[in-house]
Amino acid sequence: MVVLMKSGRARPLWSFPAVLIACAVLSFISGFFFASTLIVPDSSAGDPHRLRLTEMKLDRMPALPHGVTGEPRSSVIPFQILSWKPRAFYFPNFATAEQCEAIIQIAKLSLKPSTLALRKGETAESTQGIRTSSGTFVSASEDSTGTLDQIEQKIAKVTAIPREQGEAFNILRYEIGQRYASHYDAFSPAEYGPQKSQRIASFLLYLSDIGEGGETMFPFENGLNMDIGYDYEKCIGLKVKPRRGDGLLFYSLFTNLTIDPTSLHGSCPVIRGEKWVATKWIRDQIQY
Ligand SMILES: O=C(O)CCC(=O)C(=O)O
Repeated sequence: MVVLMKSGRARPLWSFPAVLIACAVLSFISGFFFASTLIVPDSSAGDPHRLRLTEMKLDRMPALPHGVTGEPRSSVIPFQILSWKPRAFYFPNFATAEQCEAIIQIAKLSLKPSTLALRKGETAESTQGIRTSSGTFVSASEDSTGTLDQIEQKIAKVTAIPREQGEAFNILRYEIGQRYASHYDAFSPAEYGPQKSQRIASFLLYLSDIGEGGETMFPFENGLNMDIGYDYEKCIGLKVKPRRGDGLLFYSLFTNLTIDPTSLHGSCPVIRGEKWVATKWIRDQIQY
């Protein structure tokens, strides 16, 4: 549009930079609107706002022909890369509050002091104090509410490792002062003897919020603290604060199947509150 000036010269009503800015704003708004129409929350159950965060089905994306074991639609499960050394990923709102509560109620029925896999020469007495939580193993098939089944399916999806390769869930409760000193989930044959199979990755589902302490720590993250004579107890390095419903996935093995030294991890002592977490260890072979 132009305006005729007193002098008779035509002056554009909008300057060039203003037109550029207006175009940019308009394309941002239309892009945002279009993208949001592609994302449709899974309305299969519960609060749709919560589900929008836990998993989004992309209903308006073209569906592809899929194999017998595939899925009919694309979906999005949000995650954040926490670290590449070790490979660690955070999944906000992986489970709902109701799912977390159901898992705690199942675990409460059979809690016992947690135990450790022992290295050659170690005994229950010599390892006292390393892992002081209570816990229980529950497989998805033992949970009549179907909650562990849903969580297990979702873990298989984000790890791209078949659920049959997972151990039963190890559901843990840490009370004040309780902790798990730093350790590896994978078993070095040199220390533990020959292994029939190996743990590849661990998925932790935090079932409770926590007042203070109780973080999952990675003392050697990015190669830090590896040369300080670390005592395996101090709470240092990358610390992940538990938040109910959130998931943490990390890999214990490199892609060449050797143990990643930076996957050393542990649970800092709980200072205030109570920590509940469900751990799923995933192996390189089907678990029978
Ligand atoms: O409780 C945690 O945060 C860590 C648990 C853990 O290290 C394990 O189960 O192997």
